[in-house]
Amino acid sequence: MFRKVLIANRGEIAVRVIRACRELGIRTAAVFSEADRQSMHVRMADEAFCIGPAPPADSYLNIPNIMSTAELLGVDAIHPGYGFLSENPHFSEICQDVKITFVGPSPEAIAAMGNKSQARERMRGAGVPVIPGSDGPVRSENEALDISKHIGFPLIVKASAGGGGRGMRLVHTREDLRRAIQTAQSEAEAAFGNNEIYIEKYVEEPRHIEVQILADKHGNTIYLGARDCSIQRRHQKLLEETPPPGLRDRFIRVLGKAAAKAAHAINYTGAGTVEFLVDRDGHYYFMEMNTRIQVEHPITEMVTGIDIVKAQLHAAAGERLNVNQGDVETRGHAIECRINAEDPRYDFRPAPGRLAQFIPPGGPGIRVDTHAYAGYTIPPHYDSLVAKLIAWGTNRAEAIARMRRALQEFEIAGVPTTIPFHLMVLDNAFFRRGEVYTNFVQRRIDLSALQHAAG
Ligand code: MV4
Repeated sequence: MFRKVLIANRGEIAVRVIRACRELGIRTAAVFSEADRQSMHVRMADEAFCIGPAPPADSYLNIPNIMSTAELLGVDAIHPGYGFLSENPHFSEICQDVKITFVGPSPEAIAAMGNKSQARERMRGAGVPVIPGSDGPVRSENEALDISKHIGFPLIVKASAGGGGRGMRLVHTREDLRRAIQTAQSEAEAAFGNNEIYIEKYVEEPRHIEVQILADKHGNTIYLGARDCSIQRRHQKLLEETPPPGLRDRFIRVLGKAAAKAAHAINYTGAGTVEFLVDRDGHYYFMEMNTRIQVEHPITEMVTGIDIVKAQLHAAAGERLNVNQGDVETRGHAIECRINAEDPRYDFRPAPGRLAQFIPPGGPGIRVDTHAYAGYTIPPHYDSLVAKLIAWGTNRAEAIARMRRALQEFEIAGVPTTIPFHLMVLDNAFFRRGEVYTNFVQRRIDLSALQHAAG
């Protein structure tokens, strides 16, 4: 196992990785920006080094500064967390070149999933169901028209370099297609420096179901159940749960096998997530693969008892998986609510500031992953996540009841938060029946009532 790991991240995920390292007896090196001197990960790590000014490009994305710190401190591995450099194939490659282990997949595996059109082709080739659409990138308007004759409308034009909802365009009619192709290409060029696009049939009111996988460097890949991440707003996930309500165990096993097949096809190693769209008829389609640890990983840990961050470190160190698929059992139900410093009165806009009060909940079945404390100031330069509140119960009803109780216990003063929003979701009759889909918030939550409650 590693002797010392550098954590190239900040916030709650840096804290989470430090905890896993501690349990494994690994020394930890934190890096921080000038805006993060007071951050919890700086205090918790064995060593901490300032790597630059507040803007991410100058610090958490500054590869030369991070690599020279890694060399200086003599670490044998770097954990990238999520966001920042976590899905940068170039960074994974630089680590390889200087013989520091990147705690994540190979540059090739990251790149294979980074180009969404290429990922789609790889998955189709591996026998993983993909949404009907183009075979690879679409080069011309005429090619697009041809495809539309096969798949019909509505369809969706996506940027190969996009993902996570960026660079997508919905097209309803043949008449709109030519212009949509042109606009999508020029927008993709401007946003990603790559104008490549592809086409898919538009799946209406899908659920977003994702599968956590783990793979070692000896060819073993397992899946750890599925998460429902349908409750989101403008592609920002707000609440996730596992198992996905209403899906049969048998169906989840089918998704799990498809996810493991997807990962295996690109020689994936470490922890990863395969995202599927599931339509109302129960058809499932590969959408994207996230080649990093994800924000919502704790709910999977709660129902499987597997520490996914420790598993990442074991896999990166070249150890064999110490569990077989048959050993993986899920127990009960878990929900995560993302507590963000956002103001619902102004369209959920980020509202960083000083936490005048911060008293997290506790008690049976509750886990809080956070880097915040009373008196801490959330800097304006990064995401607005204050804490992840995770509730476990023997069944969904108990998990919901515990989450409600914990949200009510949570005391945060000084900044507005998403707590009132989550209470509203948990009390919603459709949510309680497990009727969730990607436009749930838009369709079922009256944000104006929330504005009143928060104001
Ligand atoms: C889709 C889709 C419907 N049909 N693709 C959004 C995020 C990105 N990963 C892909 N996304 C979608 N792709 C086809 N062919 C609907 C979405 C989508 C969505 C997906 C998951 C979670 C929330 C979403 C919200 C709006 C649209």
